[in-house]
Amino acid sequence: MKIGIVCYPTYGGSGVVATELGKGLAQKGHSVHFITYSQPARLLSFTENVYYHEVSSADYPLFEYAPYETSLASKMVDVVAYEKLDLLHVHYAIPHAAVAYMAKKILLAQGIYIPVITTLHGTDITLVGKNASYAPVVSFSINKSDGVTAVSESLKRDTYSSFDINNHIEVIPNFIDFSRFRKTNKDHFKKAIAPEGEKILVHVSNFRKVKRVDDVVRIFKTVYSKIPSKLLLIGDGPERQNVERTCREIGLCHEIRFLGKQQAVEELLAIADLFIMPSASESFGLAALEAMACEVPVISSDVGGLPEVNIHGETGFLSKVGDVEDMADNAIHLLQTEELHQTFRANALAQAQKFDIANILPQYESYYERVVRESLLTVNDK
Ligand code: GMT
Repeated sequence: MKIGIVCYPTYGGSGVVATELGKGLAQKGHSVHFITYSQPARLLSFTENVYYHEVSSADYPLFEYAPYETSLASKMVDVVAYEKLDLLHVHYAIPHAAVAYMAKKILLAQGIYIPVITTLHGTDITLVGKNASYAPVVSFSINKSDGVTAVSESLKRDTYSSFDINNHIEVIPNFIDFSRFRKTNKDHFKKAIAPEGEKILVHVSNFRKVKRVDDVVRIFKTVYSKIPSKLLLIGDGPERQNVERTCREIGLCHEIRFLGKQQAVEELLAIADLFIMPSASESFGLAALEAMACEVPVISSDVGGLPEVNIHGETGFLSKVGDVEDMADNAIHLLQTEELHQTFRANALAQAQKFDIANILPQYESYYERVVRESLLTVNDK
């Protein structure tokens, strides 16, 4: 198939999933056309069957903000028509689903039919999408999509309960590429970071408020008081300064390392003993899945799709949002009980294997085929 993928090119989870999906489809022989405003972060080297179309917005003194949606729709129209695409797959509803609808209508006026699939990722529904300044457009464009997928059962439920949706939502979970995310020997990193054999706790996120990175530091404070340990904070974002302040206040800067955005997260996960994800909201928790693929048990909150990924008492532990004490107790229990820790490591890997890209890609392919086939019957209805 010839597939157009529209996504955010930045480090966010939705962009990562969209890019890895596109690369996986390209490997299977599909032609994949990325339409984004800059080169996707995970698409930095040549990949066969992958094409990149950059959206550029013409500037004009009248515009305080250049109308990106208009440029994106124009680019979609151009790429679909010129490359003769079979399907547009847009990731993250805002604004991509609405823009795709506009492009589809423009193309229809030119006699070209293009089915649109929207994948909902999380905050486009649970946080930003609900905002009154977006909500009517979000529900309209979900209803007008020819196919809609959500990355977890929890996100599907949230979508139906937050918006007036009359469209079917297919759950296709996020996935993991085991050729990249697997435990490898990185003893030299371990020696550098934890020279006395300290335990290593890891958190990876975009440091937004919803990630509650401050909780990670507070959990670490309690763990550190009982077990010699180090904390690695990977990623960057708006909360970073506040978190650094907390580290100073509790006097543990020397044990906590801010590593910023890392290209090879898997090399750090390879030396981790525990992964911490105390999010206030999380539709899936891809970062937790990546840790589990590297045999790292997860201490997390119990919100959203996290219980579908992290199985309480098997691959890690779940606690109520903000219950830092419970999360710290669970972390200590696991780190102090070697046999249990080893069992959880093995369970984490086994659970991650259920999300192997090799199992999930065919789900997308058969969904694409179904949507293309069925949408042709309802060309004029949407
Ligand atoms: O919160 C992020 O990390 C970014 C956000 C996004 O859409 O870019 O992530 C969401 O999508 C990811 C990929 O599907 C999910 O793994 C994350 O759980 C989800 N984030 C939230 O729901 C907060």
